[in-house]
Amino acid sequence: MALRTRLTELLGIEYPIIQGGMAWTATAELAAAVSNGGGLGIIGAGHMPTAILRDQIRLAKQLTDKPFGVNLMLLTPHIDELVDMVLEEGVHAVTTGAGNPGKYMDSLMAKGIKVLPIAPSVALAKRLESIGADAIIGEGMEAGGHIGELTTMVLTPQLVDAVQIPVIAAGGIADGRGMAAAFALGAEGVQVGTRFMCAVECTIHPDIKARIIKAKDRDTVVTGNSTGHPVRVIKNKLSKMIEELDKDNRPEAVEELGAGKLAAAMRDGDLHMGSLMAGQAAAMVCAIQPAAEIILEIMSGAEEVLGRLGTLAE
Ligand code: TUI
Repeated sequence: MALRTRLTELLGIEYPIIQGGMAWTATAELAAAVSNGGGLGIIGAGHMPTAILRDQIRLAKQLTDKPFGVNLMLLTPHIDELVDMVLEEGVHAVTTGAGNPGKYMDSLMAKGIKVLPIAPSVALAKRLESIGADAIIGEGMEAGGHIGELTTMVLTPQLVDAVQIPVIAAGGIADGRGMAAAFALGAEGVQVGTRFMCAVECTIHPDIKARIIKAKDRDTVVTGNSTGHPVRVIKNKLSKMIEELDKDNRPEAVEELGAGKLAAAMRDGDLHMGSLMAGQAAAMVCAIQPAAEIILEIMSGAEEVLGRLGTLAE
């Protein structure tokens, strides 16, 4: 069983697994390792300065000759400049998060860059399909970082019914069972974020990897509801402080307290006052492994489940 889909065809990749575009986490090293492992590696731009993202794209091109992409976080103030640079440098694919990429679609498509927007709702997915998106990533609220309201279980089949282009399921998928479940819902690919945080090639602080491996089922919480940009994180001192500010409906204070805290976590390893963005699937991550091994484990697990279910249905 090879699990080839319209997505593997579209992107020219071996396995229908794309890596989440995690800011301060998904560097060129991780992206290249995922691409070399047969998936689609993604550099997470977040608020990265343009020159640094350019260097990251060039580094990834040195580390892999396979397709890879960039995730553009649309809330960043210099997003226009980042898009212009990505158009200059050229990458195989762009995933977008935290907004509507409509404004950039024509210029990206004109350069032959595949555009895979993240949509947390059916209405946005339909709109993005109508202006040329190549596939839609439906991200459920099990995911880490900034999330929508729906779960992967209900969002995925609704997207599959609503659009003709391939749907990639995201949020809560960390192993072959999750991938098989996503395929059962009609997805043609999966996006995996949290599990790749514990890839050997992921350059985040080792204490954060250890915290993810220790995580239990109820260890994440959604904070920042008062700001209109809810964010799932592993609970710590910072998340408790933000929850208090949310309760008092103080969005400006939440933004102020949260500033710079993702870097404090991922770069500096601050377990208490860093923003430990990770999905609910953190509880299912048990080891630090090479990215290629993670991909093969997910693939063989999915194939085993799908084969077993096929036999059961005979
Ligand atoms: O973007 C993500 N995950 C992220 S972005 C991020 S940085 C950040 N930090 C604090 C506050 C806000 C951002 C950390 N994690 N995932 C993809 C995603 N996209 N989740 C939700 C959305 C989304 C939300 C609204 C996509 C489109 C959208 O459209 C609204 C509109 O304009 O129609």
